[in-house]
Amino acid sequence: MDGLILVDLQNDFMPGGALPVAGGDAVVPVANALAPLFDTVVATRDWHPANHGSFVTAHPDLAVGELTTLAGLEQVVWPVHCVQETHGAAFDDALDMARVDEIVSKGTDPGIDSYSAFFDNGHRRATGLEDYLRKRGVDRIYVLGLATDYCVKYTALDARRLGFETWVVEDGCRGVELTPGDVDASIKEMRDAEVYMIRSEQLLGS
Ligand code: VGL
Ligand code: ZN
Repeated sequence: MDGLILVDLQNDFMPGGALPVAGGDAVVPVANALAPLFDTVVATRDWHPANHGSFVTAHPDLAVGELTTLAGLEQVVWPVHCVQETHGAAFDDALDMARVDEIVSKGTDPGIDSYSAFFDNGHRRATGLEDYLRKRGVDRIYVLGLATDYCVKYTALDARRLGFETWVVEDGCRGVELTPGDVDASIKEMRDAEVYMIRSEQLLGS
């Protein structure tokens, strides 16, 4: 069975949001077009408490984009974003939620970040996404959303590592590109891990 994972299509990652991803709004129509093709559609959301350790407000001596340590792991310092129950954390209004079967929240522990929709960055705690997909009989996963170089990448790599056949819908993703070239490097990293790339028109045309 085929599952579609829509990664973090939330206001704060859209142009004008707190952690804007260039062209992020352009992937929502791709999500809406593909969702009807799938038995199982999951929308993930970055769902941080206001005191999350990845926020610049927790590191008065650091600037956004600089590195720190969180839970013993290298951590990029981010602007305050996707705080639970705020407008910024809500899904983009244009996303057709009627096609979404399940919402998976991540990044809820203030002491560790979670780019992957399956596990926190230390692989310490599972979000429940794997169990959900297996119960639904999903063995092939298509991933799209924001951002290519963070949550999409780590979600796809974990999916592959968990044994799912994993495809990333390239035109359904956009990246942060903290450093130019991060998106291309992420695509290479995913390919090297046997994550396959596909374009939405290839799925829609069949
Ligand atoms: C993300 C940075 C911080 C993402 C989430 O969704 O890719 N990036 N939190
Ligand atoms: Zn976040």
